[in-house]
Amino acid sequence: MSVMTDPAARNGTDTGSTTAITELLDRLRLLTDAANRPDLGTHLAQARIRVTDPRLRIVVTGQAGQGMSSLVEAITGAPVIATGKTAPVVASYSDSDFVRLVPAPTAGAEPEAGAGPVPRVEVGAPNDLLAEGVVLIDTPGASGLDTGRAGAVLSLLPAAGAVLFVSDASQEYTEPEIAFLRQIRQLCPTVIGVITKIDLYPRWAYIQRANRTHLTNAGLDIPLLPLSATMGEIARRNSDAELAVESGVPQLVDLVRHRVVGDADIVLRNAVVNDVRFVSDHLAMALNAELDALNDPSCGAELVARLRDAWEAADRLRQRTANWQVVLGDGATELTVEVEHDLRHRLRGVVREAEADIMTSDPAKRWEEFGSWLDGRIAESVQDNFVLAHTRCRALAEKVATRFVAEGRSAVPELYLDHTGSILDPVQSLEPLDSRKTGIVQRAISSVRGSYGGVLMVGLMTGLAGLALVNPYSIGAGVLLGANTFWEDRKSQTSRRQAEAKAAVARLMDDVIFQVGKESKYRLREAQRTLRDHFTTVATEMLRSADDAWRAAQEANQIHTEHRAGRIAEVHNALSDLRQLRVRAAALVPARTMEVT
Ligand SMILES: Nc1nc2c(ncn2[C@@H]2O[C@H](COP(=O)(O)OP(=O)(O)OP(=O)(O)O)[C@@H](O)[C@H]2O)c(=O)[nH]1
Ligand SMILES: [Mg+2]
Repeated sequence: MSVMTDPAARNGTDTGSTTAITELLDRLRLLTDAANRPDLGTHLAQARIRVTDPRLRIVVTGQAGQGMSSLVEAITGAPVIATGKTAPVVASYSDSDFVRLVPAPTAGAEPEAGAGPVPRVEVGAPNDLLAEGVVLIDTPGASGLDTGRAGAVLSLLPAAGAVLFVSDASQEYTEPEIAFLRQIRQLCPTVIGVITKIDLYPRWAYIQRANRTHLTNAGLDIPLLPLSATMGEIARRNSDAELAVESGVPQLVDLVRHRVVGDADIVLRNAVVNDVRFVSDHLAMALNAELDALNDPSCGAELVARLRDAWEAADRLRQRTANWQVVLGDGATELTVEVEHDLRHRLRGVVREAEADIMTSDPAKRWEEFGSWLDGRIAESVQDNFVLAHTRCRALAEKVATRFVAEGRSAVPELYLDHTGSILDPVQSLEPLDSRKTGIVQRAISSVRGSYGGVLMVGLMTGLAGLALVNPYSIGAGVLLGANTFWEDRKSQTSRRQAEAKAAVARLMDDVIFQVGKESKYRLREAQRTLRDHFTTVATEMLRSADDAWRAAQEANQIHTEHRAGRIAEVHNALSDLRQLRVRAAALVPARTMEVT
């Protein structure tokens, strides 16, 4: 079949094959309507939406200033750089250039997958890659100093088809970059490393090799592509094909097209095949039951009894005591505890590091620098915790799904635990140290007090020996004691400030644990609800099919002998229609990439 062999036709955005898929779904929809199964119809309608909106989100991220916006502009020609540095820029296809600011959705509104909770800028351009359904999301540069941003980027990833991780050729990957890459990889398996600004740094090949080594050491296997956005942009404006190839931008576009777009298409097709199988299995249940009863009226009663048992089993699936409900309930409780424990554990590590740091010297002198370091460490911990919660949630979804395998096929629903960025918003940053202002003046005053006491004491003693109160001895003693008080005071000031700094860190951590804990409990409850709703729907569909099969068999038992042959032919036809649709669906996916289900 042509869709299997022709690489262009395999591309889901190719209108020819999209039409083939929608036509297939529509044919099946007619059969569900005829069988009076609106529940299965809804299932197909959702599949159709996925097929006709094959938007593939590619998130472009990296540390601040590495050239993310320039890259998106060089690829698409959309005016990305001019649109600001704080909101994500979403570049999608349009017949003519446009730029538009979209405010953040209000609380409670249905969040659009992949858009995130923040305001965003939307730009459009008539570009080939975008025309294939790719949407590029340029994110504001994440950096260790900015707590919320990296989290906001992470929240986009579960809905993303791929990530372009941008780092310029000025230096090798840093530790925070590798840590960020690890987190990214867990939320989105397709990552491409882009090394930018190779026109500016002649040593880029060396940097690329070094980055490769860092990735290998971190156990990360991702392709690395060197390029120059500046050269790419000039080449695009002047339609200079040679310069374009030298810039490396077309090579990246090719990689995205063949690897990311192609893979996403295969995933989509596999999902369609599963949907078609699922729906046709359900429709076939009643038809097969009816056919059995028609073909062999002598076993009619036995068949009806067997179908009743099946119905009861399906009915049990919907009850609270069903095995999967218990697995889900217990799993969600365990998950909440585990996620909270993980957060506390990570933050305890940060507190220990912070305290050790505080004890090395007077924290007042470097309080701001310390504050941003601490912000960065907290952000990293919260993000790691988010990644853990997400991966564990998926694992739980799969565990629950296996309970259905015996009874029927069920896809695992997508779980989008977005909005990490906003988790940290209510948390205040590190508060200032009260005693920080007690500077040199106050210390001078207290040492004067010390030296005054010294003068008086020694002066009185020497006075007894017949000398004046202020004499060289008493002055000497005054100076000595004054200096001593100065140093003593400085020491106690430092330790007081250290204690104060530790208390401030502890209070900040309490605040973080409270806010993040509250948010993550809410998220996990949402995830649990999504899972329960999804599987309840599946259970209801199963019950409905069992019910139809049971009734069909009962009715077939009562059918008059002379109508029997005619009805058998009808049922045969309906079953053969279903079989044909399944065969056509299976042909949508190249055999080698067919998911084992
Ligand atoms: N020479 C050269 N300069 C580049 C290249 N890509 C980006 N730049 C420059 O690097 C600077 C940062 O580029 P941006 O594209 O704004 O970087 P960004 O990663 O989007 O930065 P933020 O969003 O602010 O974090 C700009 O001055 C660009 O002109 C490149 O390929 N070559
Ligand atoms: Mg930018």
